[in-house]
Amino acid sequence: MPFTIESARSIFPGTQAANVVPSTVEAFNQLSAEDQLALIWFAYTEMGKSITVAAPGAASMIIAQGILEQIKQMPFDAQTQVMCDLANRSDTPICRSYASFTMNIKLGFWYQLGDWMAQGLVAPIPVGYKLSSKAESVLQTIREADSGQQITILRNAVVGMGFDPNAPGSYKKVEDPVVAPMEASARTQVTIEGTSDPTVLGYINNMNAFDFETAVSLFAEDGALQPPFQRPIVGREAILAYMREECQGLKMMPERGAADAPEDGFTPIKVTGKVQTPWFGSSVGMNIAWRFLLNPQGKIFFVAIDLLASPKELLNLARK
Ligand code: 45D
Repeated sequence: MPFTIESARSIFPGTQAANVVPSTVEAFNQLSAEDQLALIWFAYTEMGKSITVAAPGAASMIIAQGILEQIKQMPFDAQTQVMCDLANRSDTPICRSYASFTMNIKLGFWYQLGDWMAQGLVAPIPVGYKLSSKAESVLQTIREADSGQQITILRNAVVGMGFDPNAPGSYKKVEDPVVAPMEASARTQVTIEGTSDPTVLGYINNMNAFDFETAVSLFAEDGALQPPFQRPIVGREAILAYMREECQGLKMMPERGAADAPEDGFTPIKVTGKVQTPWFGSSVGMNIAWRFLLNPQGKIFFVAIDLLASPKELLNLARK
C-alpha cells in the first residue's frame, strides 16, 4: 500500500491553513466563563455590523425549544448561571442536553439566546463589563481575522460548550432529519479552471445538490474526509453521517485546481475556492482548499478540507 490515511494527510504540504483558528479557540477556552460569554457577545455584535446571520429553520429547532423556553422563564441570575455552566462545561441536565445537539442546533440555540439578550428577555452582559487583558487580546485577534476565520472561531467555541459525559464527541447525538437531495432540474454544475477530473467535479456537484449518498459513493470503501483542524473521518458510513450533520445548505464554489503526477497510481489534486454556509449566506465566503488523493480506481482515498490562512493561498496550487 503506497499511501496510508496518515501519509495522505501531508499531500501538498505547502498549503497554509488558518492556524489562528485553533490557537484562538484554545486561548478562548482558557478564559473564565464570564469572560467567554462577554467576549462572544462583543465579537458577535461587532461582526453583526458587517455580516448578517440567518435565522435557523424553525423545524430543526424543535429539539431545543423546550430548554430554550425553560431558560426564558428563569430570573436573570439563573439565566446567567445556565450560560456560565455551558461555558464551564459543568455537569448539569441542560449541559448534557446541549452536548447531544448537533452542530446546527447548538448554533441555533445560541442564536435564539443572543436574540433574546438583545430584546432584554434573557440576562444581558452587564453594562460596562470589562474583559480581562487576556480576553481583550483574544477579542483583538478575532477582530483582525478575516470573516471566514471569525465565524469558524465562533462556531468552534460554541461547539465545545456543554457537558459530554464520555469522551468528547462520543455521545449518541440526536440526529438531524435526513433531507431529500435537490431535484435534477435544480442542480448546477461547476467548472474548475485547471481540472476536469470527473471524481472531483462529481464530488462538488453532488455536495452542492445535498446528494450526500452519491457524493459518498465517490469515496473508496476505506476512504477518509478530513474537515478543517480535525482528524480524518474514515469510512463511507461515518462520512455520510458527518455530511448529513454538517453539509446541509453549504455552497461550494471551487475556482481553480491542479493535478499532480500520480504516485503508484494515486493522483493528488488540489482545488481552491470559496464555500458559503447557510448561516451567513453570500455575506461570508470562506477561502478553502480541497486536497484530494484519488486511488488507482479514481475513487477518493482521502480529501482534506482546509480553511486557508489568506486569500493569497487561493493561488497556491504548488505540489510542495
Ligand atoms: O456565549 O467539502 C452570544 C466540510 C453571547 C465537508 C453567543 C466542508 C454569549 C466537506 C452572542 C449569545 C463540512 C468539511 C454565545 C467542505 C455566548 C467539504 C452566541 C467545509 C455563544 C467544503 C453566539 C465547510 C452565536 C465549512 C449565535 C468550512 C454564534 C463550513 C453563531 C463552515 C455562530 C461553516 C455561527 C461555519 C457560526 C459556520 C452561526 C464556519 C457558523 C459558522
